[in-house]
Amino acid sequence: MKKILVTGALGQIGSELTMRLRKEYGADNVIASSRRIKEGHEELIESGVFEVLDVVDGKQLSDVVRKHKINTIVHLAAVLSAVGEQNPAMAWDVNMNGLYNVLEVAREENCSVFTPSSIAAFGDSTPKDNTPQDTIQRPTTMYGVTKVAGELLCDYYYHKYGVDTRGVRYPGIISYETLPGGGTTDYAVHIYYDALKYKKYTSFIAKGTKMDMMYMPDALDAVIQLMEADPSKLIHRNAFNITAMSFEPEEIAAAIRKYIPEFELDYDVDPVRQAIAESWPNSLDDSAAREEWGWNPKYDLDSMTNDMLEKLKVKLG
Ligand code: AKB
Repeated sequence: MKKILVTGALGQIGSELTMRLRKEYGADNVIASSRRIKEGHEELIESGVFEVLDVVDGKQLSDVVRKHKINTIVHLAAVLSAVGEQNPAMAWDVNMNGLYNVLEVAREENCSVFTPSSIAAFGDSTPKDNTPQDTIQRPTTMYGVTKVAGELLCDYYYHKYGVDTRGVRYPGIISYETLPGGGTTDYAVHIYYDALKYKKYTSFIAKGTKMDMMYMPDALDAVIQLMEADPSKLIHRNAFNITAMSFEPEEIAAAIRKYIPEFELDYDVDPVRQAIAESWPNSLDDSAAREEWGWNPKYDLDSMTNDMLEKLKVKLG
């Protein structure tokens, strides 16, 4: 029986993954945690056990793991790319020391670990199109540096100590439940909100800039599928390329216009986030994930746009 600790449970992915894991494994078996309680997450906090936990504090983390007899850690707490460039020291501290603490407690308490990497683990010298699973990883952001180092550290704990570490390289995740905080791909979420509210969006990412993206239901399926995958079939572990679609701002605008014909898109490019986006792949090759654990996303740009607009309409009233 799995007893799961989720770190970063009130973030964009955590807030939906925690509820999904509670459905899948039982509310009592999924402990949610976050550095602080945030407004708007009352339902999640009340639907099971919640711990205030800062992953940078190794003692606090191991106390929580022991207290709840945790055997699986889903480690999501991290500083994303754009905020990481504003505050590289904080990104290093949270992303590296947080992960190190998670891996250490996993080694001591015999836990398995799922933690996501990102398309940010690639850089300018990586092949841009159909980016291979195993390729050059020389990122130019602090977030990317922590993601590559994190992949290596997770592999190290697997080979050296036998800790069952697994991860995916997430592309931009699009969802309506909780807003993303401080990423480069966030424009692809904000565009839906503004399309419904103002029928207009000003993009901080330039025309023609392609990035991989994925709708939240597929991102959640990926975690459960990979955690449940037969270990004997895994050639890779940290971390698998996964993607569901790749588009540039004009393409998402065109998909929105099928439902909101008067929607307008213009640009006010942010040089920092644009440089980050340009250093990332245009599209990933996710064949290793498909072959080793059956990755097969359900949503493309059109089906995601349809569902996003439906759900957001209800949410925004
Ligand atoms: C970001 O934009 O920083 C994240 C990511 C791709 O990891 N969404």
